Amino acid sequence: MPKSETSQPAASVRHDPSDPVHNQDKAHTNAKSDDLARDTAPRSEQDRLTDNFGHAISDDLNSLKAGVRGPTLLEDHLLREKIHHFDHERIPERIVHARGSAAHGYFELTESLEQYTTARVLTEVGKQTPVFTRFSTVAGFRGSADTPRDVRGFSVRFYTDEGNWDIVGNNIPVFFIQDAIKFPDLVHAVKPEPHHEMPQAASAHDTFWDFISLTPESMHMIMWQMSDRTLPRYFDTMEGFGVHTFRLINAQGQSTFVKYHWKPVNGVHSLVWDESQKIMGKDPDFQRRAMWETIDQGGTLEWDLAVQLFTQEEADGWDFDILDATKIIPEELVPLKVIGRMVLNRNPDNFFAETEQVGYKPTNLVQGMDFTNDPLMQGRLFSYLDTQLIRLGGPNWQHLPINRPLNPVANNQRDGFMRHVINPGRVSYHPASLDGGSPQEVPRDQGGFVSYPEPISGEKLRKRAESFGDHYGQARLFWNSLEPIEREHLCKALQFELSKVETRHVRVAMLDHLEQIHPLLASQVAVALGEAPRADEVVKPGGTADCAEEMQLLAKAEAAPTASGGLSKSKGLSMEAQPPKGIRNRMVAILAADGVDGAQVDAIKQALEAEGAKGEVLGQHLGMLDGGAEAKKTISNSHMVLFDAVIVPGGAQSVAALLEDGDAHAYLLEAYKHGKPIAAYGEGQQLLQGSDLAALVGDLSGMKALGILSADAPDMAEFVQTLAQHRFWGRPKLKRLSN
Ligand code: HDE
Repeated sequence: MPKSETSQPAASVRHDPSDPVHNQDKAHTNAKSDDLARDTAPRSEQDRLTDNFGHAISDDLNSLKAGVRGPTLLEDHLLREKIHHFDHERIPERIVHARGSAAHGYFELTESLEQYTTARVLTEVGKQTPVFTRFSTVAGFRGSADTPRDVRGFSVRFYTDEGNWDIVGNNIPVFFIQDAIKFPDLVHAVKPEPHHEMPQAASAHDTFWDFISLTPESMHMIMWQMSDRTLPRYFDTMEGFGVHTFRLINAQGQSTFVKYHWKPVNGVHSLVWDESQKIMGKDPDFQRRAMWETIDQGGTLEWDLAVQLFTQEEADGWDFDILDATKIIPEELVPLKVIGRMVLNRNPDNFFAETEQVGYKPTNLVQGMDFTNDPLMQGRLFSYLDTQLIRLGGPNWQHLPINRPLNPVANNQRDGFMRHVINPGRVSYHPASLDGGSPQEVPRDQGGFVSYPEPISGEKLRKRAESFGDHYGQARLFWNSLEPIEREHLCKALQFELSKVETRHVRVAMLDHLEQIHPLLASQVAVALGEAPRADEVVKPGGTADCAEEMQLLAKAEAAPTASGGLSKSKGLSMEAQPPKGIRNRMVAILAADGVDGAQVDAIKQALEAEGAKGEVLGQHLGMLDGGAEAKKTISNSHMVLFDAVIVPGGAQSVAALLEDGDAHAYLLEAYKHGKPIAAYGEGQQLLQGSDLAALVGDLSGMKALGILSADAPDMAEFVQTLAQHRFWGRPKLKRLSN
């Protein structure tokens, strides 16, 4: 695999050797990588420059002219071919999920689902199936930033021995609408408004909230969308969900319902809104860069695949419909069963050929699986195939290396734009007796796909089932399940989004919906919008920073869920309530100047690497610093929002320089505001004590419980534990420094 010039040798410390699934040697045997290699054209030093038909080119710098200062000749076929290709380099971006990045890897099954399905990918324990996984935002254009407040796409393609299987999911387990016929409206509403094409990659505008205020079925999804779930820190700190209910079919032809969940091995963590906004400017490629660099340096991104399995009889007993994509099935009703792990370990060689040209489709199912009648999914079954015609330009897009399956394709489909396969012989129909009559149909017991024979009868009508009618019950379940800080962030997100809506009746209509979820929530949003409160008790929302009084009030706001199987809360919905899971792939800023204690920096970096995290020295200049540490980034070309924690190491001269450096002070202020760990060791403690931050907050020693560490020498075990906690909410507020 090609590595960038700056890449480090693969660091085995980034893998956990005790992990039964993760095995580097196996990771490199990937049948799809071998398959792609057939079409990969690596450069060699011996390459001769040619045109597209192999004619060697002697001058690629000058067009053919009549005299050195004369006009260019139409005859210049080399110029025309080059510009012709360039003129047609772009293809339409995806209408949704245009902004995305992907990586290769594998899925390894650890528990067989043989009792439920004949699909070999889910029954052959220990087998590694190649995957190609793409993460995306929904609303932004292809060149938009990675970190807007938005749902994330989570598409996984398994190249199984029985054909491609795609789980084209999201990082939120529910959706805005119940029926596919509303999808174009939803997307038109959230995309930039059509008259002036603003705002980019943002839901905080009138058309989105107008549509939502008239679509009560979206309220559960809106609660997830306004929570920190839509601000994932990294791709590998977010969950993934198949969203719809699917079917598995076993050897006896029996059907079991299934929901798919991807659980990040590194835990679930998010950005805060202020950080997200700043990252959009400081590094719009933040998440794709983090994934690229992790993999480029020998690391991996990993998720467990968990399933919820249940029967029709169980589903009949619940007060919500399993065909309704605006509902979850709480874990208390059907526990999650982990059945395997996905490991992403190889970057694409070419973004366009792989990430841009991959065409996922929910109809990529293997035998032993089937769909359900979820009316949202039913529309998707048509859409994904259809959209590739315009995006990839014809019916042969399946031939593209990233889209073709690993097992052989044989049928009587022929011709069309850009047909790559050369099918010899005279037979292109079925049945046929000529040419041996192949290819033959495959019976079910030999792996042929057979739909589950679900008995269906009914009148032809356009109507929503009554069992889809509860739009607020699970929104309340989600609200109840959040920790106070998460409620506060959700409330702040609504204050922000709705305050950007210029049309008053839309804002007010949204308050009416929120009141159905909880009057205290509606009230706090109302106050921020200058509307009458919806509850007796109200506090001042207090700007963009977390407000302790508001949080206290919201903490009391317990709602009464319905459509929740009788539960008032469900585990797994809160991110905060999940225990810390180590520090793999986290990034720590080490502030340094000439004179830094290089030995200490080395020890810090090694301790972080041993846990799979990365320490990045930020110098006042690039290159080797006096004292012996190498700075690959600078304090001024980077920013605290791009890191998970900050360390100030020792070295008297270095610290004296940093005390005079306003940018260095800004790192501490930002880390403090965003609840991130701060550590100062040796002379580094002088920066902490003399910082602008200390001037605002007072003495920073003795704030260990709030994630601020200082000591004469690094205690890296303590630092690692602190970093694993991710955020320290509840630090005294910086009144004189807004977000
Ligand atoms: Fe999609 N969606 N979608 N969607 N979707 C597309 O397909 C569509 C829905 C999702 O990484 C498009 O190839 C309809 C739910 C992801 O390349 C398009 C409906 C969920 C991706 C399309 C939905 C998704 C897409 C655009 C309502 C979560 C990115 C380009 C019935 C379960 C795939 C493309 C990638 C992409 C249609 C709703 C997830 C137009 C009609 C629900 C992750 O075909």
